[in-house]
Order: sequence, then structure tokens, then C-alpha cells
Amino acid sequence: MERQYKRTLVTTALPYANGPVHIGHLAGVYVPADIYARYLRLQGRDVTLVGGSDEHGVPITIKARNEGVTPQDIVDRYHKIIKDSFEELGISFDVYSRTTSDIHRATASEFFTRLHDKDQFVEKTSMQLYDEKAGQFLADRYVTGECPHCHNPRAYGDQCEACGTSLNATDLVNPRSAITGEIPVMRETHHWFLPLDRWESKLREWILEGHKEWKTNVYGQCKSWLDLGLQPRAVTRDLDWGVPVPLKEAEGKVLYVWFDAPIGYISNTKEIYPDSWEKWWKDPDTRIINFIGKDNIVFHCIVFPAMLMAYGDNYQLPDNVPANEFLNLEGDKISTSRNWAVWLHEYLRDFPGKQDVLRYVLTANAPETKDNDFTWRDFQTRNNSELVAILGNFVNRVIVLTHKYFDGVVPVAGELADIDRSLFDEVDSIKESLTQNIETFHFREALKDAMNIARAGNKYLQETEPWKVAKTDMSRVATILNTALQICADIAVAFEPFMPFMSRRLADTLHMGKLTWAELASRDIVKAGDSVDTPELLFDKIDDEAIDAQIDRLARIKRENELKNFKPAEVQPATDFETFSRIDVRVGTVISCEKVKKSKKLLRFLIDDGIGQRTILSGIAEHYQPEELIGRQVCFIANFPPRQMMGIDSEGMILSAMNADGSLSVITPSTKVVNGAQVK
Ligand code: B3M
Ligand code: ZN
Repeated sequence: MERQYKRTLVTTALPYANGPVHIGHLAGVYVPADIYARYLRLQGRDVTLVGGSDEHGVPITIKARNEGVTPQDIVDRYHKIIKDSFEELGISFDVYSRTTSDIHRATASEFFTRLHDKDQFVEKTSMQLYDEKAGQFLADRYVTGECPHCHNPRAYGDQCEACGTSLNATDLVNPRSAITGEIPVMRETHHWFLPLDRWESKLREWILEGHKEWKTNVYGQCKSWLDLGLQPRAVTRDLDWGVPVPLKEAEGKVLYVWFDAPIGYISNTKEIYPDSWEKWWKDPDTRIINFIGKDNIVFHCIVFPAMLMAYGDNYQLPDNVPANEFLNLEGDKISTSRNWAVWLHEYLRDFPGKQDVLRYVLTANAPETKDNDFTWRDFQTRNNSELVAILGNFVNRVIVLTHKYFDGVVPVAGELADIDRSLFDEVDSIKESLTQNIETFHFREALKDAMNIARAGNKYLQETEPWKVAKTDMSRVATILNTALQICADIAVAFEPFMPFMSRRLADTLHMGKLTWAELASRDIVKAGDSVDTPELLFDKIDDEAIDAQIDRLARIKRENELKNFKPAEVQPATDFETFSRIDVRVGTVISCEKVKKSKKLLRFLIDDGIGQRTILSGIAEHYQPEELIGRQVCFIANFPPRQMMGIDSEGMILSAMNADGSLSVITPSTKVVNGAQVK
């Protein structure tokens, strides 16, 4: 029997305030969490949705250093962007706060002090990486180097993003300071460690025995961590940005960001419930659910629970941590540093009023069990052929017909026919699957269930054809449209967690009050005699132009990254003038140019080489339209022996330079020269 709880605390990973949030964050954490919290509210259950900005950590100080501003400037900027864009997307936080708040610093300090007073730390003096030029220790992202596990050359001091391994800075091979690029030296320092090994058996029992129902990707990662054996983890850092360690002997040290950040869930709860926050954290009648991305599993399933166990005081542990995998963008990993992302605040600017479309597409493509991909074409297709053509079309037809035949008043239904009853039965069974899927965090499947209500409605209209029946039997039309209007109301309820803006607009059109999950699939959500507003399209088509603009933007970013990261090929081994002079490079004018049939790469050139004309084939068809080369002067090697390709004799080789993105650019003289001129 499923345990009954009095309330649910839903937490969401606190995004680092060193940049805006992007669609990967939304698909991984915030849209699923909001779906779940909204659903619980529709069920009339007591729920609190907690969010906030994670404002400490080295990425923020590095960004501040690079911009010549303070870390507080950085977090103030991005906390606002993140908070405002979440609000505009309809992420229904009960609190969205920040870890530079006074209440957080006090809560995190108290948490550390309590563990310190209970002797829950191990103190260690160890040798750490130190940058003599910058005059500071190198923790976390302040140092990069080769990952000892997967040999990723750009692993960080706390984690390798390639294989997800959590690292200590001293584990890195060939470490380099991210501040000065210098090779760090080792210097002695003193830190406080959380002895995770002490909690290993309790964690093993709690997770591996007690939570077999967790998602396999979460359960699996915890098991492999526990099987590896847990090690003490440093919870303090030699940094000046963070929550100061509340010990006089710890001058100049701060709490490790991953120690203070999860405590942010507690401080944010305190902020909105100053007198009753403890019932959300220390009452076994509260169910705690942590929504996170897969790179945060260890911190939420191993480290923070160990901290809560060490603290004691009846702190409750999460009942589930439904971590998602990663969302990629157009086949490539989303990356803040490479600007390879769709930023939420930019989406909201470029697609005003289309919050629901993004929520829908990110849920439909959510990386719930494996990494998945977002493409702009898929975004457009789902909007146009699912939201417009299925959902919006059904609702619009029903409301238009209600106005056409009954002046916008819900008609009285007569005796139901079999087809009417089977529609209601179908929505009944959809509701069961929909509820089950949301309860078990299968939001992609749940969204399909919700869309099946609209599909069933369309099929019902097609089969009952009220526009034809209207010629002979208006009472039958009344029953059909009353039934169809109930399905429209079902859509308003079922989609509220997924697309709250559309849901509210539709509910208002149907003059529905507060929505409840209980009314879903009932047969009289809208009452005969109630009026229905004039229809407004719930969704409109997204045209190619809007999508092309986004695809072009990404193409520009890709080119910029390629140029930025371009490393010229190694210079060839030494040669000499005598060898070079045997290669006869000439200038010629392109008389004609055409694609070679059945070849993707080859262009056929006829060149005036000053002596006569020669045919040369060149593999640049993917980089040039033939007509743009006609009349141009090109450089070519004149004394290569003729070579047959695709049955054509090619007499020479046209010279091109390869750009960072692999594109080819033909070499031409800077001023017009005579055909046949030698290149020296
Ligand atoms: N700031 C987000 C991340 O690792 C991290 C989450 C903290 S949740 C307490 O991208
Ligand atoms: Zn690695």
C-alpha cells in the first residue's frame, strides 16, 4: 500500500548564477518539477515548490575576474535574469531565493557549527595545488587538467564533465591554473572533511534496500558509488567567495559550494515559512522530492543525505530523486561556455506568448531515461502538427459549432448514444494512465496520454459529424456538442500541469472556475446553460522564417566557436627552395564551371592558363556555387600529371585554403594578373 503523506516538498536544483538558464536546465529539472507540483495542487494536496540561485562556487568568481567585476555583480545580474525568466515560463515556485541571502548564510553556518560541535568532521592538513602567481590555492574550477579516469584533457578540479567522475584537484594529470595558466605548486593547507565512509552502510541500506523504486539511472549511479567505497570529502575551501567557515581558526576559508548549496533548500523554505518550516523538513508526514540533473545525483543521494543524517534532529531524507539525463541541442552537447544553448530569456523574447510550446516540446523530448536531442525543426513540427492541428483544431471546432448552433450556450444533452459513452469511457482510462504516469515521474508518457484526449475528441467529431446531423436532428447535435465540450474541459484540466497558460485561457473561455483533477473525465464539468466565450485560437503556426533565424544563429555560434578553438595544423617537415621550385603554380581565369554529375564534391573547371585552356576538377562543390567562380582568377598547380576522375581528365590542381570550420576558400591573386603568371 502506497504510504500516505500530509504534504510534499518539491525542490529543484539551484542553478548557478553565472549565466542564464537554458533548455537543458528546463528539460532536466524545472519543467518536470513544475508539472509535478501543479498536478499535486490540482489534486488538492499540500505542496511547496522550492527554487533559488546557487550563488557561490568558483565558476562565478572566474566569470567576475574575467569581466573585472565583483562576484556579487555577477550573481545579482543572473539571479534576476533567471528568476524573471522562470516566472515568465510559468514555473510556479512558492519561493525562488538565493544563497547570498542572510537567512541562507545563517542557516549554512549553523548547519556547519552543529556538525562541528557533534564531531562529525575529520580535520586534515593536506598538500593542495597553489598558484604562486595568483597567490591563491586552486580548488574546483580554478584548476584544469587531464582526467585520470577518461583522460579528458579539460577536466576540472572537482569534476570531470566528460565521464561525470567527482575529482579532487590533486587527482588531475598535468594540472594548470585556470587563473594564470601556470603550473601549480603544492602547498600545505588545512580543511574539514565530511567522513562519508562513516555513513556508507546507512546510505547503502537507505538507497539500495529502501529505494529500489528509484529510476534506474539514479539507483545505478548510487550503487556504483557505494560499491566503489565512500571517501571523506572536503567541505571547506581556501576561497574568499562563499559562506565563511564559522570557526576562528578557519580565517580565509569558506564552505565548499556543494556543502552550502543543498542547505539552500532548507533556508529557502525557512524564508517563506519562518514559523512552520520544520514541518516541511523534520516531519515524517512530509514527502521530499528532489528534481535534479544526472550530474547532481551524488550530491543529492549521497553527500546531502549524509549531512542530514550527521545533523540528526529528525531531518527527513528525500523520498525520490527523479534525475533526468541531458538534453543536447541539434546533436551537440549544450554548453554555456561555448554559447551552444537556447537561453530561456532569449526564447521568451523571440517567441513571445509561446511559453506553452516550449514546455510541451521539452516534455515530449525530455531526457528521462537517456540523453535526448532538441532540434528547431522538431519544435516547429510539434507545434504545427500536434498543438495547432490536433489540440487547437479540436477545441476551436467544438466552440465554433457551439456558437453556430446554440449561440455559444452549452446545450442540454439528451440520452447518450454508445459512441458518446465510449468516448467518456476512453477519457476515463486515459485519466488513469495519465495519473499513474505523473505519479511515477513519467512525464513524457503522461503528455502523450493528455494528447490522446484531444485525439479521441477529434475522432469523435469525425464519426458523429454534427454539421451533417444538424440538417435533421438538433437534439442529437446538442448531445454531441455537450459531450465534446466536456472533452474540451478535460483538456483544460489535463494540460494545466504541462501548458498552464493555454489551460487557463481555455478554462476562461469555458467559464470554468478553479480546476481540480477530480473533475477530469466527469460528464458534466461544463453545465448545460452555461455560456462559452467566442473562440480564440489556442495555438498558431510557427513559420519557417522564425525557425531559420534560430538555425542561422546556431550556425553563426558554431563558426565562432570553430574560429575561437582553431589550432593550425603542425608545419610540415622542412623542405627546400629547389624542391618547391619544381612545383609550377600558375594563375588562370575560370572560363566555365559546372557540377560533375553523380559527384557531391567535384566541380569541373575550364581554365584559361595563358597558353591555352585546360580542364581541372576540384573538390569544392560543397563550398561554392559554380556560377560564383566564373570569371575569377585562381591559382593552380600546372605540372601535375593528368589524372582521371569520374571519367574526366583533370590537368592540375586548384589551390584552396581550409578554414576552421572545414570550409574551402580558393586562392586568388589580390590584383588581376596575366593568365599563365607564375606564383613564386
Ligand atoms: N548549482 C547546479 C549544477 O551543478 C548546482 C545545483 C545545486 S542544487 C543544491 O549545475
Ligand atoms: Zn573523466
